[in-house]
Amino acid sequence: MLDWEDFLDPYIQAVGELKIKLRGIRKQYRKQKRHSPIEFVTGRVKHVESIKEKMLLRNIKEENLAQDMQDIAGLRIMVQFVDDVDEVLEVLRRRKDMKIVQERDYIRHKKASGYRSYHVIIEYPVETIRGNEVILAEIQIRTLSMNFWATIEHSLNYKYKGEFPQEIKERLETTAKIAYQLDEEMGKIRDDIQEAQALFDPLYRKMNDGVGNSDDTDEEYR
Ligand code: 0O2
Ligand code: 0O2
Repeated sequence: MLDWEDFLDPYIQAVGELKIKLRGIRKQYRKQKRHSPIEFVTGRVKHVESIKEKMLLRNIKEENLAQDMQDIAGLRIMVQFVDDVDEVLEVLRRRKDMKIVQERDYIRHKKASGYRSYHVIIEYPVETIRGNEVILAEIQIRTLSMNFWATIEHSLNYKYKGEFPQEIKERLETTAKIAYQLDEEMGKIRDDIQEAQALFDPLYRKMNDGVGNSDDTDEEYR
């Protein structure tokens, strides 16, 4: 019998470390007054119940769990523009503290559901008192618009267990198209948006004229 607490410990540590590191990338861009390709980062370790469910569904044996379930540790990087995804990928590929072992491009090749996102599977070494353990983690990179759609669809999935009524199915298809168009349109006015954002970024303002405001505090949580 697997000791779940023991098994999940390195995953918990990895998600904690990776959240800090990925959020650190955003901070560095902003300090250099450059547009950050990272808007915000979230992460989670899969709940034991969800792991067990997926093991049954995919016929994964306990002894193969660490290798066959790649999203026990999950990080999510939200970006403003579709082009930012490539920049995030370049940054990740250059890093020495993780190794990309798989990439799945559901942005250029959306899933049948309408889901769009870029998935990267990494090997990540975790230092424990037992020594060095290499775990797999999944990093999902997506625009705010893709994230909005995926979050809503995920909630509906909980309710309908994937068996959507026809009307919901059609509406999800329509909203997926609208989410795609939103990304396209935002991409076209990207330069203007970035210029405006730079003007209002509290970090830039603080560096330029000593003015800071309460937004600084919110920024710490990103
Ligand atoms: P559920 O119902 O399981 O989705 P912080 O305080 O910001 O450092 P916090 O609050 O622990 O960290 O969490 P964070 O990183 O802001 O976001 C966690 C939530 O984001 C999770 O919700 C997930 O829904 C979602 N999430 C983030 N990254 C991933 C990912 O890579 N894969 C998946 N599937 N979900 C992700 P909960 O609370 O775990 O609830
Ligand atoms: P959670 O924690 O509930 O999000 P497969 O699912 O068989 O295609 P695999 O190996 O699980 O393949 O990997 P995949 O598809 O690259 O990534 C799975 C994760 O991507 C899911 O995690 C979701 O977070 C996300 N995802 C994939 N397809 C969809 C989709 O159609 N809609 C939404 N909203 N999210 C999707 P889990 O396992 O569902 O776990």
